[in-house]
Order: sequence, then C-alpha cells, then structure tokens
Amino acid sequence: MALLPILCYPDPRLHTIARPVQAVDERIRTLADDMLETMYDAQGVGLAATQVDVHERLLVFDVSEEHDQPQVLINPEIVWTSEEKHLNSEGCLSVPGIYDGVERFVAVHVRALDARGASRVIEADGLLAVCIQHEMDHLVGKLFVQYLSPLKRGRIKTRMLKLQREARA
Ligand code: K1U
Ligand code: ZN
Repeated sequence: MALLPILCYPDPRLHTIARPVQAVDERIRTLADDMLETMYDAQGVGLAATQVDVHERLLVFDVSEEHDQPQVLINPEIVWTSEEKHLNSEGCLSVPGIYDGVERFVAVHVRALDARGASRVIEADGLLAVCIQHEMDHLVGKLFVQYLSPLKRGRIKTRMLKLQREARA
C-alpha cells in the first residue's frame, strides 16, 4: 500500500473528465487500496481518483463511525435521485481548510462495479448521499467551490495559492 499525493485547488488537473475503467483488474484494486490508505491518512470520508491525478471513474469512501467499512465504486452512475435537496456544509481534501454550503439531493441510488467487478446498486442518504455526489462531481472535473459565488471562489483561490507559496518557501 502507498500514500498518494492529493492535488490541491486550483490545480487544473482537478478539472479533467475521467474516462470509464476498462477492466477491474489488479492495477485497479491496488489503486483502490492506495486511495483508501490516502483517504484514511488525510482523515477524509471519501476520495475520487481525479484527486490523485488518475483520470478513471473510480471512487472510494468510508462513512462508518469506526472507519472500518471501506467501499470502492467503479464506473458509478446515478440511477435515481430524490426530488428534495438539502443544503449541507462540505469540505474537500483538495481544498483544505475550506467549508461552505452546497445543495445536494437528499437521497440517490447509484449503480457501480465493486472491487471484484460485480455490479451493485447503493441506496444512499444522509452523509453517504452527500459524499457520493461530491465524489462523482470530482470524476467530471467539478469541485464544490464551483457551486459558490465567483467572489467566494476567487477568495478561496487566492488563499490556496498563498498557502501553497508558503509551503514551498
Ligand atoms: O472528496 C473529498 O475531498 C473528501 C471529502 C468528501 C466529502 C464527504 C462528505 C461531505 C463533503 C465532502 C471529505 O472527506 S470532507 C471531510 C470529512 O472528513 C468529513 C465530512 C463530513 C463528516 C465527517 C467527515
Ligand atoms: Zn473533494
């Protein structure tokens, strides 16, 4: 297992649209294991392949209280959404230290392959629904800051660039 570097906003690679995974093989299982290790190390509850500069449709998450239920979704597709949406406070491992409100569907059903290549449908609500929608946005190159006003996004970009300059100095 290995820790992978997480891309930070405003890195343009975060806006890449991921392609479908062609085969669920050892390369993909190793990537999923490495992403889970990276997610736990960063104290996140989800991580998309885009965030570790791999542009294939794969995400991992674990929203359990004990952090002992790792999940892998390959080629996920939303097949149902609730009519209702809620405003939730969100953060992102690629935009560290920033939290703001984003409207998401209250519940979604997602069809995906698991790490063995088996098809499954997940019925998600609560934190899991928010997490899956956030991660699936990453796979089409969208960050939660893109739901915010241009003014807020500009301030966040300036702050991130300053932090990155300070980290390099
Ligand atoms: O994709 C990421 O950057 C990870 C991100 C995903 C996310 C999950 C749920 C809501 C918004 C975003 C996070 O892991 S955010 C930080 C987090 O660890 C957390 C969020 C909610 C409850 C508990 C922890
Ligand atoms: Zn994120």
